[in-house]
Amino acid sequence: MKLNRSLAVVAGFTAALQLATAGNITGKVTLKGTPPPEKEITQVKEDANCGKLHTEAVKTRFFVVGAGGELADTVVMLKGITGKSTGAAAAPLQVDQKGCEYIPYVSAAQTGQKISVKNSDPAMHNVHPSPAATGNKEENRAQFPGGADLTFEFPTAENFLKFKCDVHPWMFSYITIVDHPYYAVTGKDGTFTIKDVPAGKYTIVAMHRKAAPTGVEQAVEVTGDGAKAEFTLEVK
Ligand SMILES: [Cu+2]
Repeated sequence: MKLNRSLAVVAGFTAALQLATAGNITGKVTLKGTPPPEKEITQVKEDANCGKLHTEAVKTRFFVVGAGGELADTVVMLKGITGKSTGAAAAPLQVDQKGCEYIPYVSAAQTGQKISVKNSDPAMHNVHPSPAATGNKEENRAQFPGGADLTFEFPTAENFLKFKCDVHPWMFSYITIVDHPYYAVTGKDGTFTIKDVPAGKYTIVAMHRKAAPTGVEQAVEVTGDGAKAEFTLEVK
C-alpha cells in the first residue's frame, strides 16, 4: 500500500515535469522565384518635409529578400490557439516613424499588448490604424514632431492590421495581432524563433503579405529539445 502510494507520487511528479516541458521552434523562410522589382515611391522626394530626409530613392518593401532567398517580414505563428495572450504583461511593441516610413513595416503584437508609436521625424504624422476585425477600434491621431509616443492596443486577433498615415498616403505598417505569445516575424536572414512553446503537436503557419497572404501551414511537434520548421514560399 505504502509502495503504491510512492509510485503514484512519482508518476504524478513525472506528469508535472512533462507538462512543464517547453522548447523553442526555430526555422527559416525562403522565397522561391524572383520577386518583381520594388517601385520607387516618388511622392516621398516630392514632399517638402519628407524628401530631404532621404539621399536615396525610397522604394516599396513588398519583398525583402536576401541573395539566397531569405525572406524577411514573414509572420510565423501557431494556429488555433485562443485566449492565451500574455500581452497585458508584455513590453510594448515599438513602432517608429522615420524618414516618413513606418519601421518596422511588418510586425506582430499580442491582444492587449501596448503598441507604442514614435515620431522621429521633423514632420507631422497622423497615425491611423484601420482594423477589420470586430472589436478592434479604428483611430486617427495626429502626432507632431517631438510629440509624445502614441499608444494603441487591440483586443481581437487580426492578420496584417493596417496602420496608415493620412498626411503621407504611402506610409503603411502591418501589425498582426495574435491571441497568444507563440509567434515571431522573420528578419533579413529569413530566420525565426518562437520561444518556450509547451511540448505538444501544433499547426504552424507562415504568412507573408505578398507571397502567402492567407498563410502556408505545416504540422510541428515540440519536445523539450524544441522543434524545427522550414518554409518555402513562392512568388505569386
Ligand atoms: Cu506621415
